[in-house]
Amino acid sequence: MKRHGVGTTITEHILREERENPEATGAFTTLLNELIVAAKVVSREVNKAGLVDILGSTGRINVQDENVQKLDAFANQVLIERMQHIGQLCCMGSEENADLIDIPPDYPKGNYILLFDPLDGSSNIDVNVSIGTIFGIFKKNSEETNIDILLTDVLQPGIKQVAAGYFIYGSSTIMVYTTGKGTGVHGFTLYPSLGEFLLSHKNIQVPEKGKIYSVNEGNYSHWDEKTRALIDYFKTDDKETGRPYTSRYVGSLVADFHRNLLKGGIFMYPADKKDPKKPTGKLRLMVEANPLAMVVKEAGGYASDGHGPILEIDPSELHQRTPLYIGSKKDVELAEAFISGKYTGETS
Ligand code: AFP
Repeated sequence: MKRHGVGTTITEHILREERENPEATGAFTTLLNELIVAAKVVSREVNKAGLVDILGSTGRINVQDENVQKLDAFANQVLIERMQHIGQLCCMGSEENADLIDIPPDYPKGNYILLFDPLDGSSNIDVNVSIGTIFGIFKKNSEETNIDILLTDVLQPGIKQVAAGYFIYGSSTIMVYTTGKGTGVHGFTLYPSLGEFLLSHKNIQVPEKGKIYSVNEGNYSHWDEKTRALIDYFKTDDKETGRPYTSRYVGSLVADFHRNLLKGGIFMYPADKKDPKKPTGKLRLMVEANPLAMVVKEAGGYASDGHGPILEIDPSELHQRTPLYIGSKKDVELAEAFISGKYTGETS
């Protein structure tokens, strides 16, 4: 409903979802609202990144052996500082922190666990390509609030996420999120002069089959035969099955995922032999693959590690890596058939 020329705000949307859930206590609404404030702060800094002395590296190497960009460090700090005081979290986990992030003793604790990648695609910061923040939210198993959280409380399969989504800092800033269970995936665009996210993409559905494949093909020589055969398949001419596909790859997971979510297609980061320390590919299960897998599932798509659903992987480490095939259901099922060696012939 339009109110005085403004569409549905994200706050209205979250409150409506809260009213429709008889078990809701308001805790989750508080959590999401504060996350949105944090993302607005990050968005503001990203937008002025070229104007101030914030570009470039801190010179520090993070837990993933990557050079930490200043904006990564900033986004991480903003998220931690804004989220730790709200009283709804029992701990956090960030791509930038080796260990779980505790809630300081002077703040109240809650039942939710927030996992995030504060600034995904950071190698694209200096060149003005879209980057993003990815988040997944779990609930801890016990209802007791004043207990110490162990890593085993956090290491739950993605299917247990109660919400997940991302912010994309692109030509505009967009938040896409879902609370699962058929509530849909919705996109909200930040309206700069209002400072509000307004509903812009209602009930996003990913096309069942797409025309786009997104992968870093520079890794071709490091892939196994099955992976190469899959990529060759997408590039081969065949009118009946809609090939060749179009190649699109930005190198920011959020941006590549968002495009394929709206247009259809498949994003892949296969396992490769490039780095013996990362035999299962580059992407992280808990802060990248799981949240996007929840979003794509709710939008009618699928996410696989090449052998089965991402959401069913039982994690053993906070920073576990996984191969990722994600997007249109039929395209991902086809990729799974190739990778698991079950592909038998042409599909439409
Ligand atoms: P950075 O945040 O270090 O740029 O990594 C981004 C990312 O994890 C993901 O956003 C991209 O899809 C992927 O890496 C790109 O990796 P390649 O550069 O190996 O293609």
